[in-house]
This record gives sequence, structure tokens and C-alpha cells, in this order.
Amino acid sequence: STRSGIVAPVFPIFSTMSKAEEAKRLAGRAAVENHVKDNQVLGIGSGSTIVHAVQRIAERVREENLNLVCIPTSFQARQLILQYGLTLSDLDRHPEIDLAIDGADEVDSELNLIKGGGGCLTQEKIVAGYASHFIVIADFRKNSQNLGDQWHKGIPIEVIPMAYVPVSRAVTRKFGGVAELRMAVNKAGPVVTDNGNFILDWKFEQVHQWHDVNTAIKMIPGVVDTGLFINMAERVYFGMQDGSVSMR
Ligand code: ABF
Repeated sequence: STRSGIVAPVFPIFSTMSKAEEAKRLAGRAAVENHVKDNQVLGIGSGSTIVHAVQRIAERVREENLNLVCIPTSFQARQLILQYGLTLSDLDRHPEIDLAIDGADEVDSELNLIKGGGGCLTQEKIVAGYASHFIVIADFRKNSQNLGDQWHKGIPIEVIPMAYVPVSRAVTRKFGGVAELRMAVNKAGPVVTDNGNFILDWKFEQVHQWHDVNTAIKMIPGVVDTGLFINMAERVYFGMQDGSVSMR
């Protein structure tokens, strides 16, 4: 019947969604359990997975009376830290971070990451870059062999607004693919980052030497940073479909 025709395809989608949400929760909580200790300066990532980690951090602060200071990677992270009553700080006061925890859009077999689907890549890279340990939390859908296997929206590149056209041309002339200006959902204008910049999403056509490509793109005038996080993650926690957590 028409009715079952509508209901049937919806159910598996719903069930995958809730499995993914549960997987995010498991990954976030496991990372906090294993890595957060008293008297740490923490880097707090952005996205939906980090929310579960922050919830667990807040519980542990209450239960164990931990003394923690949190450095946000975005406006969203800042709001999250405040919402959960954690101590907010910045890199001026705490230039050395003990542990940064963040989500990712994709993780390859060597723990290289694509980040920035949420547009916060530059501050995320700063915080991860000044952290002694950088731990990633993700659900099973982010796990891939090669970058691009799972994440098809391209590699985000934050650009100074006046340069987005020449940067887009320079990237694709050198490495192929297309680099499109990210537009707001209502298409009224471009997405503007927390830093007042634009985002290009570079849809690449082949697997590259990501370290070299990242360095080359960063050298293009007008590029602020890329969503390629190469050799930065120390460990990744994947929440799995069967309710387990797999570490890499
Ligand atoms: C941030 O949030 C980004 O770098 C990445 O794009 C995204 C991951 O979001 P989610 O946890 O919602 O999948 O970490």
C-alpha cells in the first residue's frame, strides 16, 4: 500500500541516525574517561560529537571535583563550555593545552583527518596544534581507508573573502577537481566563519600525497588554513554500530 511504501524506507534511515548518535555518545564518553585528568587545560572541539564529551566532562567535574580549564575551538564550543558550567579560558591565558578533543568528518587509515564540515577548521587546528595530546572522537561513518571514501563534500579551505576566486582557481589548476564557495543554507550569501572569512569546499578527484598538498595549498596567498589535519591526531575513538568503541 501507499502507506507502507512511505513508512518502510523511513525506518532504516531513522535507525541508522540513532545508531550514529549513540556511537558518538560512546566515543565521546570513552575518550573523556581515558584521557581527562585533574588540573588539565582542555581544548574543546566543535560539532555534534563533542557535545557528548562535554557532557561527560561536566559530570566528572561535579563527581570528582576536577579542576579543569577549557579553551574553545569555535563560538559553538564557547557556548557549550558556558552552558555546562565549565571554566572558559583562552590561549592568551593558557597558551599550552594538555589535551584537545574534537570530532572529524573523516579519518583515514593513518589518522589523517578531514575537518571543517562545520566551518571551524582554523580555530580547531590552532587548538589541536598547541595541545600536547590531540584525541579525535567519531562515529563509525567517519572511518575510511583513504580520505574521500566516506566524506564527499570536499576538503574545506578557509579563505580571506577578497581572494576566494583566485584561490579556487589556483587550487584546481594545480590539483584538479572543483573548489566551490560554501553558501548559507538559504543561499542568501556565503557562509562566514567565526573569523569573518569564507570557505571553499574542494572536491578532489584522486587520492593525493596529503601532506604535500596541504603544505602547497597553505602557501597560496589568501588561504588561511585547510581542513586537512595531517599527522596531528594521536588516537581516534570510533563508536561502532554494535555499541562497542574501537580505538585506532
Ligand atoms: C568539527 O565538527 C569539524 O571539524 C567537523 O567538521 C565536525 C564534526 O562534526 P560532528 O561531530 O557533528 O560529526 O569537529
